[in-house]
Amino acid sequence: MKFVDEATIEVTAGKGGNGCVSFRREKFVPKGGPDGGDGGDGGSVYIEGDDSLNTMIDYRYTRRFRAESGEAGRGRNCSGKSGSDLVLPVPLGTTVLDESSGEILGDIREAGERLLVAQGGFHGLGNTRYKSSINRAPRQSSPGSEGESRQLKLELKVLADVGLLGLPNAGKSTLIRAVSAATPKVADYPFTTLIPNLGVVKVDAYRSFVVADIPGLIEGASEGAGLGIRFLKHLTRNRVLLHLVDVAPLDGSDPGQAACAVIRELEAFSPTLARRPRWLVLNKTDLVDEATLSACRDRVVAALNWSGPVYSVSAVAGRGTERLCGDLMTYLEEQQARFRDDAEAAETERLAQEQMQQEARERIAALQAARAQARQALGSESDVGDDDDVVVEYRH
Ligand SMILES: Nc1nc2c(ncn2[C@@H]2O[C@H](COP(=O)(O)OP(=O)(O)OP(=O)(O)O)[C@@H](O)[C@H]2O)c(=O)[nH]1
Ligand SMILES: [Mg+2]
Repeated sequence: MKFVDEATIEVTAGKGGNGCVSFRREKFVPKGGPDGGDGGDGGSVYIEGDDSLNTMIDYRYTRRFRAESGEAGRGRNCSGKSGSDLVLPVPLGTTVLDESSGEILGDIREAGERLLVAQGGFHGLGNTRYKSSINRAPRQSSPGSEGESRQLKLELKVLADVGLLGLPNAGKSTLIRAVSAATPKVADYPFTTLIPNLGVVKVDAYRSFVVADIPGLIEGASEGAGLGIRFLKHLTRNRVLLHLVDVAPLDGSDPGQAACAVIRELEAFSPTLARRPRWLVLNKTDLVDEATLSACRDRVVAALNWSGPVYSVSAVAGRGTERLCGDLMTYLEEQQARFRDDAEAAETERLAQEQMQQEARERIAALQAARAQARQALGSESDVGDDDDVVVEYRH
């Protein structure tokens, strides 16, 4: 399966059917009067949330969509048939934007949620409609109007409460495997994870939250190194980020420096995202003794100038993960209650999300433009679209 999280499509609604000019012609009925029917309405185009989808790959192959036009009216007062609506399914978490104005038309979060993106044309009127006391035989009718047409940008950002952030090999996928039923691949080489994975963490029978595991970030990611930073946009919906730091990196690098590198990339991507609630999680505690762990924690805290929550876990051994998940659940519930009771806090949160997403969009667009320019400078004939930037092969 290929994971595609961006697509540009063109949607055109159906045209309204024309009205008809016709007169009743029957034996023994002279001057039967007008009987031209109205046209049918054009079909509209809708975008609809579908929980069985998790990629927009289909919109890479077919990019033009047109709803059915209404049929023209006919004699004997027959109205034309209306065109059927066209419903385009998208994964939950898809934001729909008007490509030319950049306006956000809607955000699809639930299965079955529908958004009208192109209104079908209105039907034309038949000559029967123009009949009046002074004009009993009108030769007038009206044409159906054109359907709306639009270029849309579809942008998928996974729906999760908690996002995992860290260098490759920090143990993000191992952690999500330890706390949820998700089974992303784990291996001791960088960039094992190529697409975002979601896991549902069940804290008890009735309480759960969703965690997103995204590909690791490396130094220079904001300039396109590694898999780049475009996956960070998937963290813009999260309520809290977990920054995973490996306390015993294989290459012997300093965990403090490594942690700072990730935060620098985060800041380059979106300053608002970098200011979001974030918890520090030291991982692989099974590989070091208590004293080394404590020294490492101090170094990381000092390097980051950190004053937020710090957790120490071993994702492999499942040590410390239960407490971490319990605290996350409580935090999320408290935050939700606050947003419910405090309209101002909820509005501030909404604005922060909008801001992050806007910053993410601008950053990704700038990167794509830089890549296209670099390719042009190399004289490459290839399509300078964003395709290779967003299509990633998914291997199990
Ligand atoms: N000893 C030990 N090894 C761990 C722990 N967590 C992860 N690992 C190992 O670290 C390596 C990388 O783990 P992954 O979960 O694939 O790391 P990741 O952060 O998802 O890496 P990318 O997908 O490449 O970004 C694997 O070999 C894991 O077995 C841990 O708590 N203790
Ligand atoms: Mg991984």
